[in-house]
Amino acid sequence: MELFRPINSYYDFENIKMVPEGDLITRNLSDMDWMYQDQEAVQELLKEDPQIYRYYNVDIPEEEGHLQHCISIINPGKVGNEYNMTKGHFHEIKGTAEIYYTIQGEGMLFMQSVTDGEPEFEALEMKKGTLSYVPPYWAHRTINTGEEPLAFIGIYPGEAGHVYGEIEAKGFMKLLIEKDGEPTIIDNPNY
Ligand code: S6P
Ligand code: ZN
Repeated sequence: MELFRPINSYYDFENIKMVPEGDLITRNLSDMDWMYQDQEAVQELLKEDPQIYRYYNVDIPEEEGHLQHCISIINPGKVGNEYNMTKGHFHEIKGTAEIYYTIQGEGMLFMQSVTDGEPEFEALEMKKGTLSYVPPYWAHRTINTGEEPLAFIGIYPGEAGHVYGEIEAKGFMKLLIEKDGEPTIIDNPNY
């Protein structure tokens, strides 16, 4: 058996990145433009095509027994009145959980159940120091409601895998918009 060697990764608070970078994935608005409601705002912003978020995956085998871990950073900003957010996904092995630990910024964690029954919805606040548990069978999306980057560590089973298609097509049942200056959860009219 080939032994995997212990490794460290660091969060560079000043430069807002993980070191070493590992596998860096960036998502610009054009990677997810259809996921926002206000398509006029999308068209305007697409002229610059801002980066919405990025995540740094530590290179760990995608195998049972290992713990995948990564640092995600969502830039502050809105598309129309909808805050910058991740695409969102559930795990291919739906019965695998995840831990998020917020290290910078503030936002919300949206979750929607993916059992055979009617989907249920939950939202949790995220701020520096928050340790959030995403139990098995919950799709998850993170949203930056603050003025600085929202950064968090995610840790999940090596074999979990990711499914995007259903959420890419339908979104979550709720949206997070700014209303009267406050983050406000509303029903997704297109769900
Ligand atoms: C992986 C974990 C996170 C996300 C990342 C980006 O299980 O939940 O690392 O991959 O926050 O979000 P998304 O929805 O584009 O994968
Ligand atoms: Zn996940």
